[in-house]
Amino acid sequence: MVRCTEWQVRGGVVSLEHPVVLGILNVTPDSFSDGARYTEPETAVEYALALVEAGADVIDVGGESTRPGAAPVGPEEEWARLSGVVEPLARRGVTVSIDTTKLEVAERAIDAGAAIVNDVSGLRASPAIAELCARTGTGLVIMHMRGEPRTMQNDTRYDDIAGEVVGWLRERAEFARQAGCETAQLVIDPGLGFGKSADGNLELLARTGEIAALGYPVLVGPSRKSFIGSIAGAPANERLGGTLAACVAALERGARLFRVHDVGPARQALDVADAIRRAG
Ligand code: HH2
Repeated sequence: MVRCTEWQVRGGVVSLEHPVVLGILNVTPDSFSDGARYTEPETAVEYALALVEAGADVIDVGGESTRPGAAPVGPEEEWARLSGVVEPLARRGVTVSIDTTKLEVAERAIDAGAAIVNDVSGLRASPAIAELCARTGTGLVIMHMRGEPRTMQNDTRYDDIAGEVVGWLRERAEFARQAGCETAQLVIDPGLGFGKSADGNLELLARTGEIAALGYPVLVGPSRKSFIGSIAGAPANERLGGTLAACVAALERGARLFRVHDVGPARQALDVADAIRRAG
């Protein structure tokens, strides 16, 4: 397995020597656990700076909810939600990732200073995002999702979920490389909760090593998701313990990046688990 030590993003690098924490900032009215809390730009920027203070390496900003069944929004509306947040954060030196599947939104965000595009469609919704990232040196997260958010939970059966996700991510990363992206710009993500059953998510986490064996850094996003609720029986805002367990389990199997709502506790849990891993 290739060991990646740096993620090349627009304007710099993100070190992968230690677990990388991406703090979630949803400037949406309808995200599943934090919708409507940060729709005012000043509140959102203040909150993001607090996440950086708590240990986030990257702030992942989203202007469209991807929860199962979410209604799609157009690029103008999505950018209207994001525009007051991306530039002020980038200007303060924050590494901003933009969670979008739309070329127009990605272009505007990069112009405003975003360093990373996080595409939950894995370059299917707007394949030209690959070329945009190649041309601008922007980091790119390629996430696995079967179908689209509105319908993705209709069929969550797989013959071999890890095999299918690994094959799909390999093909999508190869597509990005053919569009001109450097290997060092790419991060891959199994897409926990995107068209998967609770057991499917657990199996993907258990088999993170097979995903990491592709040779790209692996990001996981288990934060507060319903597969944790299905074990813990807890509502979305009471799933911190399960979220940390999922992050640590993924770290021990080779994941290097973690997209979370609760940055401070995740930073601490991952740093301690990583120190134990190194001590061994
Ligand atoms: N999960 C969500 C959104 N974006 N991006 C990546 N790379 N990986 C993920 O697992 C992932 C993601 C969904 O979570 P959230 O942002 O909390 O909710 P919503 O989509 O409702 O805004």
